[in-house]
Amino acid sequence: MATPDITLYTWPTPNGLKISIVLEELGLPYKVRPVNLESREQKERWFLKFNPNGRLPAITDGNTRVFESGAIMLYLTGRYDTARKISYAPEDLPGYTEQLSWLMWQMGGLGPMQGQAHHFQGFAPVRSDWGIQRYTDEAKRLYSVLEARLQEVPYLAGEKFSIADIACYCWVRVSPNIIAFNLGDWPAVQRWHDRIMEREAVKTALRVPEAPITEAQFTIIVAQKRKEMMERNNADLH
Ligand SMILES: N[C@@H](CCC(=O)N[C@@H](CS)C(=O)NCC(=O)O)C(=O)O
Repeated sequence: MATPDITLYTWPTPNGLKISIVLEELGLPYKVRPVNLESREQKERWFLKFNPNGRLPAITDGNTRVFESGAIMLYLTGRYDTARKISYAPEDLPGYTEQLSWLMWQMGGLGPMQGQAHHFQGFAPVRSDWGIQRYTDEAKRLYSVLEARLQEVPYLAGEKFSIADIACYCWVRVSPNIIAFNLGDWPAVQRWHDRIMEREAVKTALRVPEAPITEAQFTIIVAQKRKEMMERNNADLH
């Protein structure tokens, strides 16, 4: 196996957590460099060398940089998951193609749509009922797609827990807090979520890096922002 020399640039966010989980699941040594989103450190010149898109997460491995969480997960498992603990080999079909498909589905659909729902429900400078409805409904539709799949198989790529599950889990776990979803509406998703949260690697990864505030505090802040958003009267802004 290649010798890892990994630094993870991250912050306690869904996309950052994906990489901490992969690293912990694989038991790889790594350094952590927290990049403070509150002070917009991700836009600073030194960091753009690692991710020209100015977003988290990114890694370096020796002289190699990788950005985009899906690409990082594929890189780390392709290079270091030789025992195929959390990934499928390209020749292992249909697990490999299912893993790839669900990973891309998360990167292109679940993450961006849920992220927009979050924005319109709590952080947009003007209230847009259409924005709230459009992205919350689309996120719900995507959860129904997840539900249908998880009614058929225990994990997204089939029988084995894989990077496809990690990618989706990191977004699903925050949905009750950030967009007020009730996971009980999707029972197979709830059961899958509850199994994943019990994994030791997941529990450890949740402390990488140490969050500036607790999840309970974060929940209160987000709920308050959502309330303010719903009470906001756009007429006041004109
Ligand atoms: N598609 C990217 C999304 C990255 C992303 O949006 N990261 C968020 C944190 S979860 C971020 O850096 N936000 C700060 C910003 O937009 O400047 C990935 O999966 O890596």
